[in-house]
Amino acid sequence: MPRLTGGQALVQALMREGVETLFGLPGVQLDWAYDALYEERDRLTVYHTRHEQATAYMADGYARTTGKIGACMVVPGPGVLNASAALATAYACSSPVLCVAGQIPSATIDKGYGMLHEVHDQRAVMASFTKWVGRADTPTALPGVVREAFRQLRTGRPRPVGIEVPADMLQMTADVTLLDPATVERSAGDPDLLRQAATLLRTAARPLIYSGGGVLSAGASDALRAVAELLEAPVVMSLDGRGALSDRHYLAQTGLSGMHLLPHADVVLAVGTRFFQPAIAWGLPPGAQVVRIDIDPDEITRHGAPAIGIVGDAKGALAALRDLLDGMPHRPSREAELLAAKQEAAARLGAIQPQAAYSAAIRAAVPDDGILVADLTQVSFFATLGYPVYAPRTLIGPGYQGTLGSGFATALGVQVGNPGKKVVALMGDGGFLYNVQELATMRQQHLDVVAIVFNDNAYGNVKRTQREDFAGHVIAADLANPDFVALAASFGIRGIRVHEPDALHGALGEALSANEPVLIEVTVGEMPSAWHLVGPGGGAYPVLWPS
Ligand SMILES: Cc1ncc(C[n+]2csc(CCOP(=O)(O)OP(=O)(O)O)c2C)c(N)n1
Repeated sequence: MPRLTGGQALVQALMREGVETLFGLPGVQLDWAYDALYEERDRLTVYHTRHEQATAYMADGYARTTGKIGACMVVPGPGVLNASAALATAYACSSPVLCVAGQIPSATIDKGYGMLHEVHDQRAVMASFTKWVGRADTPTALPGVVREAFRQLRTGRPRPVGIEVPADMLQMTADVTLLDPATVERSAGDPDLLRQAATLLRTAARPLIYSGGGVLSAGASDALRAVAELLEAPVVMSLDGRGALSDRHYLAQTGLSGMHLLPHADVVLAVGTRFFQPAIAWGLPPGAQVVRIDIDPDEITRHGAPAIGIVGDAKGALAALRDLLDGMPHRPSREAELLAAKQEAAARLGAIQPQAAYSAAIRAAVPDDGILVADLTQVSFFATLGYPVYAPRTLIGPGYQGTLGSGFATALGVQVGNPGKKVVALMGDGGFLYNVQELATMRQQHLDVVAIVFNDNAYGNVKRTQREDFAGHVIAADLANPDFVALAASFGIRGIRVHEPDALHGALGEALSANEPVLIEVTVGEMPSAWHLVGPGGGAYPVLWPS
């Protein structure tokens, strides 16, 4: 039984769970933990940032694109609160992020003495954006708390998890028994229900699959494609679920075509999804039978009881369905009909300019396995539906949290997790300045992200709404900006300025082959709304709903 400080016990426990990368920002309550990280610096790499929000965004980007657990470590109080928007984003996107939070000394917690970084009931603060929060009240408790945190991260629905450790417990020495990770099994679901679902799908005339982010996080893409091909069923991917099936496949559909295909479906198989679009925004066709597969039992009945509800892992459940359907009679191909649906959607998208041209310019420069991280700029709104996605986990956004400013730091974490891949962050001048200081992190840690900043000197999306819907009452929406190219240079980063889509294509191609961090500023004017595609009319986000 080794004699360890709490800090050492924490770091050893994290390493036993496979943590090799940690995003953090130190401070006095965490000194003993960071000293333990120093001792293990050859086996566990720490990426430090210039603001805590970036630690959690980086952990989220890392987690969502690698399938591993993303870990961050921040001081209590303001550190946790600074990280909270990113943790809420990870929660919205069902992302397995561990936040290790410092805590003030044990004897002072919740006493109101005004200790440095004290906030009342920090665990309650964290509870609103995590699925579980644990505290280690002794160094010997640390391995058990860490093991439970990882069990939570690896079972059920992936969501952020928190651990807090009081400063004195990180310093105290004790005989600590380190633990092996808990064994976890992911059930494919009830075999009887899976058989019933296979029977219903086999006899369906026009089945449709609605696929969400759960398919990506479960790594279920191959099984999804096999089931879809056996059934000749279109796969309508939610905004968080894009990339589960390559957009090159005729069965792959976005919500834009999906909303027109849904009314003709007699059986809908919904996998790993909140099912918001079909159930609420578009409405299910009368008489359609719904089969739901989800690891989270609450999702299965959120919009009423389905014909068949299967609590299970998307990968195991889809693989079971594939095996049950295998050998079923060949169905007539729907290729012509479904390609026509895609073309009709593409024509509607193509009319939205200049967003369509910019999105196409980016797609043409980014390799199939390159990863686009979309912040909240207007080209990003467009890209959520209009940017073709060819591989799982290659389009990352903030999900229903719509967190302006998430894109840049998330992309840095994506790059850490995917060193061989091209990573592009897509932002506006508004969103970029939320995290502009992480240009220093990008430079210092050699993260070869290409940051594209669309500069319209405004919170453009808001400004257009104010002009169009509020009689030109523009308020709090114009922005005074730095010279972005000079700003990049001041951080030691190459900056390029372009003014139109072809030039962006050229600059992006050049930047991606340079293998260095690059900022590309794209000067733009006002853009027309793509909101009818993704907003209430297009029914992608639960915006101000119900009206
Ligand atoms: C945290 C947060 N605050 C505010 C908003 C509201 N919001 C949505 S888009 C937007 C403007 C974005 O401006 P910019 O990043 O410059 O992109 P543009 O619209 O100009 O393309 C704002 C303020 C939000 N989504 N998230």
